[in-house]
Amino acid sequence: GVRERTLIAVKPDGVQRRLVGQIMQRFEQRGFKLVGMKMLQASEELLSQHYQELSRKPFYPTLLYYMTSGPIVVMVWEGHNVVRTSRIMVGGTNPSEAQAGTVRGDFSIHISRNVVHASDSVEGAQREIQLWFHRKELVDWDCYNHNSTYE
Ligand code: YYY
Ligand code: MG
Repeated sequence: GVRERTLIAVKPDGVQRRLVGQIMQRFEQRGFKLVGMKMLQASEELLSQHYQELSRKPFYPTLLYYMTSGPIVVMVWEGHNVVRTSRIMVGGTNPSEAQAGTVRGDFSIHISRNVVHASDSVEGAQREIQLWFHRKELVDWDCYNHNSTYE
């Protein structure tokens, strides 16, 4: 439905490189609705929950170390098929294989500095949104031109 939500985060490299605005612009111009946003420097505890499925991977310690090294911008975007469409907009995990035109394909080179996070399933998105946001931090608002985006 049109109320599907996903978690998008600009990672520390994206914030340092002043890419926040350009990344947000892509989601806005596509027509998705921003319903939550904040900047923070995440704790190791929060990130270990966020990346719990990766805890046995060899890159996990350096991933966590990097993700806690500086501020990130975490967002919730809403719209029809937003989880799947966001993954396409973000591009492959390894920037070497990310298509040009995607965030990673346009702004990054190395897998450890791939600029952005996007939830990979509807269930994963729900888990991540609950992890990063209090319910009160998410804003329900009516888009005045909803009928120009949806039937
Ligand atoms: O969902 P996505 O971010 O595309 O990839 P994941 O497989 O969930 O891995 C999370 C994160 O870990 C990835 O964005 C970069 C980093 N990473 C890495 O540094 N080296 C790898 N070989 C795989 C992933
Ligand atoms: Mg992932």
